[in-house]
Amino acid sequence: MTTGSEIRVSFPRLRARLDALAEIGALDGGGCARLACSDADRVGRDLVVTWMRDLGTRVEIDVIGNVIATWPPDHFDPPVMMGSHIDTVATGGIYDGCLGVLAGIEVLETVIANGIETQHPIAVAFFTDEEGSRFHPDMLGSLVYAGGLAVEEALATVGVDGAVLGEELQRIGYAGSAPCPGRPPHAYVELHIEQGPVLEASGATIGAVTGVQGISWIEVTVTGQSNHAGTTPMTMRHDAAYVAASIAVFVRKLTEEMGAPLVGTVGRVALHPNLVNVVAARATFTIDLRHTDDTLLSEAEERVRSHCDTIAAAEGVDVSIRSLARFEPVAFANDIVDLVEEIARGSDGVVMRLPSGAGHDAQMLARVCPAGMVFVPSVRGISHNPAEHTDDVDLARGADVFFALVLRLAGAT
Ligand code: HGY
Ligand code: MN
Ligand code: MN
Repeated sequence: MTTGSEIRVSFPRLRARLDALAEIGALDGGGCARLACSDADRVGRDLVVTWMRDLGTRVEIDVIGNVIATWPPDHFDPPVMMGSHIDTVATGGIYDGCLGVLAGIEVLETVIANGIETQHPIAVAFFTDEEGSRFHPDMLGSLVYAGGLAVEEALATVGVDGAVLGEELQRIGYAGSAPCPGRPPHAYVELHIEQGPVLEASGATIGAVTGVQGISWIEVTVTGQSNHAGTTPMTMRHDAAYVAASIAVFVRKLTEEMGAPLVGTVGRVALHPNLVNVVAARATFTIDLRHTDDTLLSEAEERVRSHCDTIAAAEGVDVSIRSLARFEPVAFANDIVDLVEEIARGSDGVVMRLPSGAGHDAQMLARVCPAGMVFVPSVRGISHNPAEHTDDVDLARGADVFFALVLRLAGAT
């Protein structure tokens, strides 16, 4: 029987799995498109589940399509759970989420191949619809797993394309039977690319993630009056596109006034009838606001709503607002953050503490168990973009740190 100290994960095996998964939903020129519960997501899920089953793990699929592989297969105590997601945005990279799931599989394979015994079982999960691009909110599967959203409500979610989540899970064969909320793990840890510029700018190569900032997604619908672009005097217009643009500019100005870490994004916009010579009758668009401080995030939300009311009155249009997601900032378990930092200091890396700008499944699991994350740098801070990249040396170091973290949390003997 061997312990974990002299054993290391196999980066070539991890690299090969990253590349194999990247071929599913591959975009011309690089990157991936595997929107939640799409056909490409199904093929990606099938591949990862095959890897999980080939290891001899116990594979369970729950009612919202989350998939959890546990080792040893006949142990039912709360596991140290690794995880993330394998769904992507429509113009995604190949590392966001996939690194965490495939590094988890690599950890399991290394544990099993070397007969490493642990006090707690070890599991790796991928959660449904982490991106939230097709079905809002983001981190939907892990939110249901953690008891933050009722299963029935989640399954009834209608996507931006009109599809119903529960029907899509049935269609792709991942409407499982394991109940949600799931049993709280002993601990939850996630290896993830930073998706931002902080590590690279600081010269750090490992992030000991302290928590995740708060997230507010709203959908704004402006209802004005379509009219002739040539004959309608400016004083007689009720132009939905103009109001949408005014609100988008306000969001940018607000982030400049309130300052970092507040960020604001108008990511999705639809005009109706969306024609060159017709004043827009309707504009539907989203606003993504994030901040590490929940009070300031609420202030930003309030100021956006107030501007909507002001500009709507001035232009004589109606504005309705629907919340798509609202998650408070989360702090990770101090002892896990400390442990990440301690292990990283023993590596050849440079470690720094930082909060996560992106949302993660760990943000949801932190509601039910001690959680933490390990970051590796993103080249030029780019993500949610086919150009997303992390150098192999950084991926390999992150996987080594992650492996040591899991063995410590699982009580390798
Ligand atoms: O929106 C996010 O931060 C994550 O990528 N779902
Ligand atoms: Mn992610
Ligand atoms: Mn993402």
